[in-house]
Amino acid sequence: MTIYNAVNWNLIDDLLDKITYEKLTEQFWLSTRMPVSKDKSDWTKLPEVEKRLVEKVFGGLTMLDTLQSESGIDALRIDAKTKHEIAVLNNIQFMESEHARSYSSIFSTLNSKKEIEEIFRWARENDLLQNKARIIDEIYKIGTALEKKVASVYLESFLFYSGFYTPLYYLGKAKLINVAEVIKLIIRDESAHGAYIGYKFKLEFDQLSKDEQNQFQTWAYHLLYKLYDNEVKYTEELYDGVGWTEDVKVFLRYNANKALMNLGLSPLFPDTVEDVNPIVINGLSTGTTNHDFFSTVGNGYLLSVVEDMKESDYDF
Ligand code: MN3
Ligand code: MN3
Repeated sequence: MTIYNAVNWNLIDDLLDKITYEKLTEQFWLSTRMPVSKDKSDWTKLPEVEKRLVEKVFGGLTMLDTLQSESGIDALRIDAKTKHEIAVLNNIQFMESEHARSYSSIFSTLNSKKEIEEIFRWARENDLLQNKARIIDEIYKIGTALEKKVASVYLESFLFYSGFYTPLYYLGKAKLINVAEVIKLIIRDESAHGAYIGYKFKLEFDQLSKDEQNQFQTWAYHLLYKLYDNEVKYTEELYDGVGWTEDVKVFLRYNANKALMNLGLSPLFPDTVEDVNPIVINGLSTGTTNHDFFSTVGNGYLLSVVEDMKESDYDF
């Protein structure tokens, strides 16, 4: 007979579960509260080739967040060691759905219905994007607990960045700043997700023998190369038209190293923060980091106005 246990937050097995749960709930946000419509005039002035780039980039990001919300977190939850870890993963899963939704609220401001349909068709038919999702999802479906965590950290800390480059570049040039503000909230979530899942990976990895560790590392680096190879092609397809490809590749390698660091593995590429385009670094360091007393969410976030309850509120 199954004995059902209630989750006890007064008895914590792993303090990082509690810390992460609190951090994630503190930084909770909703895309519909971000004033992206203010970017409409910036958008109108962009050259057509850049508009198409932004659309594809966000179409691709929507797909990765959809994958993470529908498949990734379910795959990780099966291996959870504590009830609190399950609670953290539930929070992450909901936020992945919100991330995916946020691109739709950007599209609904900037694009026509027909253009939006075109973006989703492109994402469905792009081989490189589909290939990236397939590589990750196959591991989610048949991988071991350790392999699934590696796939998830690669997605969270590496694969998103071929897309994030574009809004960060514009933010660095003070364009599309409200759209970029949404992206920065997503980036802040993803960095917490990558660090947390990487930490859970390390706990398990440390239990392996030296031989097993070496063998596993070879697998992890092999997977990174495979994803990087696909990512380079994806980047060329997206960015060759605007001439940013080589800069994006530097940013990919820089973030691939960060993904490895989250897993406690040595960096693979020589690229450091100094090699990344300073406009993008400027974008990364602008905006959301200025928090005021009332909001830990960021500059543009619209706090809802709370009114006193009236008798008439109960008349339906
Ligand atoms: Mn996400
Ligand atoms: Mn995430």
